[in-house]
Amino acid sequence: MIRAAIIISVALGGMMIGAAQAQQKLVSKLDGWKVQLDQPTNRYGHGIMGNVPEWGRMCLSGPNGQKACVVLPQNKVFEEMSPRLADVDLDGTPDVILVESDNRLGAALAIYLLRDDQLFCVATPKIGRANRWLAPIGVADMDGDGAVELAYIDRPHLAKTLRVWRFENDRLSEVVNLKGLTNHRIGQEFISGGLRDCGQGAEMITSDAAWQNIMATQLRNDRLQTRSIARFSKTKDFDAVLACKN
Ligand SMILES: [Ca+2]
Ligand SMILES: [Ca+2]
Repeated sequence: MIRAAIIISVALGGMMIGAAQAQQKLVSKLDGWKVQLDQPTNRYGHGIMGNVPEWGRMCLSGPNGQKACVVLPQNKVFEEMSPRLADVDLDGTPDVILVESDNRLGAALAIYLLRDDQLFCVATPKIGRANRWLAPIGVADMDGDGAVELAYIDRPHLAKTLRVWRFENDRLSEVVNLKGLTNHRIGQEFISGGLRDCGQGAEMITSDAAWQNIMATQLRNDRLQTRSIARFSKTKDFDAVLACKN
């Protein structure tokens, strides 16, 4: 389900640390479309993602020469380690989904849609405080109602709350939330789990709050049903779950 390939490109240059950092970028691809994060920065300085920097610019490019970029103002960064491409508004072309953080108000989940050669942003409210982050789970029509939902863990180290938002008519509305789930530990350069569909609809795969169990959570009638499906002992345990082996 998650087809975007993630490439971390770092120019390794011995003593050229500054130059290497300047060339750092993150790229994801889907169906001939590409999203690239670059202009690495530490101006926000949260540092929750290990050695992954924050990013000042995002560019989306398409198979027929489409290209548009967003350069964030100094008070904002993309606090992201794997920008996602998915068709959120169901117009047939991928949109960009990523975490955007404000230096006073913390993180929001942002969707950038390409309309008339411009990137148009729809975002959740910011968490409300600096250095408060969220970790995306995935994007899909999770309940089969024809509208796309987006899910993330709000403050994976603190609130540990799964939130599901629905995108309809260019607006986001929160459908439901559930405490006691997480998908990231401080300093990890990856998010654990994601989405799977093993034939019974989309399931959000995360850890429980204590990193004891891998949990599968489904959206049904705008409510969340969660269950433990495997013990958690190491990060690779998520691979078997995502491959429908549990
Ligand atoms: Ca779209
Ligand atoms: Ca839906």
